[in-house]
This record gives sequence, structure tokens and C-alpha cells, in this order.
Amino acid sequence: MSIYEEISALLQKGRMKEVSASVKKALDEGHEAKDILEKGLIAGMDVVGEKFKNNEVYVPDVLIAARAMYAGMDLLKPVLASSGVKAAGTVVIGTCKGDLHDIGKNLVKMMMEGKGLEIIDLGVDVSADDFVNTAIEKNAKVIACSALLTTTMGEMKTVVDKATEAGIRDKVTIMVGGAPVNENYCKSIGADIYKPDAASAAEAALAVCKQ
Ligand code: B1M
Repeated sequence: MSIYEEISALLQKGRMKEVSASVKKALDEGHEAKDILEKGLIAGMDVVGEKFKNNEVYVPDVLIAARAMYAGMDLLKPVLASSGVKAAGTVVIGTCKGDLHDIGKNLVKMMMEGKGLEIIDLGVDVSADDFVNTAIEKNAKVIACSALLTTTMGEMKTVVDKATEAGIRDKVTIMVGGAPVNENYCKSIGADIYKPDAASAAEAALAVCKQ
């Protein structure tokens, strides 16, 4: 079993301390933080998500797995951040109003921090007004909206509309993502960028901030 498979398997069992120990071991052995994240932690959480969908595991199992994921992420965060350069720009990120899912959003945030961007994290259940007002206040180049529920992704359109009303639409790039979101939806609401995963979201944000 590879170290990535080991981390994935431990995460699926919610073994927080062992996930931390294995992530630390992988870092000590010289594995790239990005690989540990994608092939270990994210891969493990994908399995948990699929089992949750098929009613093979339940909410408490998912929460315990998420806790193990965060334990691993805590160790990777400084490594990903230290590989970054001087902040190229500011990104305001959050999970849309009504939505409490934050694992994916935190991954996006972490990967963006890894690119050396300054991230203002508004957390979960964030209204369109909060996204837009913070973007104005912090002179952000990107608003990054995450949603995991079909019932909350509609707030992304409100973000686009509020940004237009506030007169900042041409100054801010609105990026959207999360499991129910796709390219067509992004276009249909007038947002600028859709990315399916944390790594490509971070690359896109960096590209925008460097312009
Ligand atoms: Co919830 N949940 N959940 N849940 N949950 C889903 C999303 C669901 C698909 C499960 C299912 O039924 N199959 C379903 C949504 C159905 C739908 O709307 N289509 C669902 C539901 C229904 C619910 C509740 C309503 C359940 C209930 O109470 N009856 C409830 C809602 C609460 C609320 O938000 N108001 C709920 C609650 C929960 C928990 C609290 C138990 C927990 C969240 C814990 C937490 O986040 N702190 C939870 C979890 C963990 C999940 C699943 C199992 C996993 C989500 C996750 O973290 N995935 C999920 C099932 C699944 O996804 N298969 C499910 C791992 C994460 C890394 O992936 O967030 O997709 P993801 O992020 C990805 C990409 O999407 C992308 O990057 C990440 C990877 O690189 N990405 C972006 C994300 N944001 C981005 C932004 C970008 C770019 C890319 O740019 C800005």
C-alpha cells in the first residue's frame, strides 16, 4: 500500500491522529504536499462521499472523516503556503447563503494560499451582500463562491447581480464551484469562471490576480 493509499484508508475510518501521523511521515519522506492532499486526503474523502450517497455510511461517519481530513490539512497548510510567493492579489471566498458545507471551500482556500494569494475567508452561509461588500472593502480581484447544494447555488446569481448593482462588475472576477455547479450554470448566471477542483481554481485565481 502506498503512503497515499494509507492516508486515504485512515481518513475513511476517521482515524484523526493516524492521519496526522501518516501525513507527517509522507512530508518527512519528501512527498509533495499537493500529492498528499490530492492522492491521500481528497481521494479518501471522495470514497466517503460516494458511500454517503449510497447510504453505506451516515452523517456522523462523514463528520468524523471530515475531522480527520482537517487534521491532515492542518499539517499541509503551512507547507502549501510557504511554497507561495508574495501576495499577487486578494480573493474573497465563502460558501453561499444557506449552505454549511465547507470542506471543498477550505481546500480551494488552502490551494489559493499555496499560490501566495491573500484570502479573506467569510466562512459558510455567506450572503451576496457580504461577498460584494467585503470585495469592495478589501479591493479584492476575485470573489470565489462555493455551493454544494442545488438549493444554495442560486445565491451565486445574486452575487453577480449585486456586484453589477454596486458598480464593481468590471473590477472583480466572479469564480464559482462546488459539486452541483458546472460551466453551463456559470455562463447562465453571468459569472466569469467555473472550476471543478481546488487546484485549478487556485491556478485560475492566480492568473486573474497577475493580470
Ligand atoms: Co451534505 N450533501 N448535506 N453534508 N454532503 C452533499 C453535498 C450531497 C450531494 C449528499 C448526497 O445526498 N449525495 C447532498 C446535496 C444534494 C444536492 O443538493 N444536490 C447533501 C445534503 C442533501 C446535505 C443535507 C441537506 C443533509 C440533511 O441534513 N438532510 C445537509 C445540508 C446542510 C447545509 O449545508 N445547510 C448536509 C450536511 C452535511 C454535513 C454537515 C453532514 C457534511 C458537511 C461537513 C462540512 O462541510 N463541514 C456533509 C458532507 C460532508 C457531504 C458530502 C458527503 C461530502 C462533501 C464534501 O466535503 N466533499 C456530500 C456528498 C458528495 O459530495 N459526494 C454531501 C469533499 C469536498 C473536497 O468536495 O466540496 O465538492 P467538494 O469540493 C470540491 C469541488 O467541488 C471543488 O473543489 C473541491 C475539490 O478539489 N470546489 C470548488 C468546491 N468549491 C469550489 C469553489 C470553486 C472552485 C471549485 O471556485 C470558487
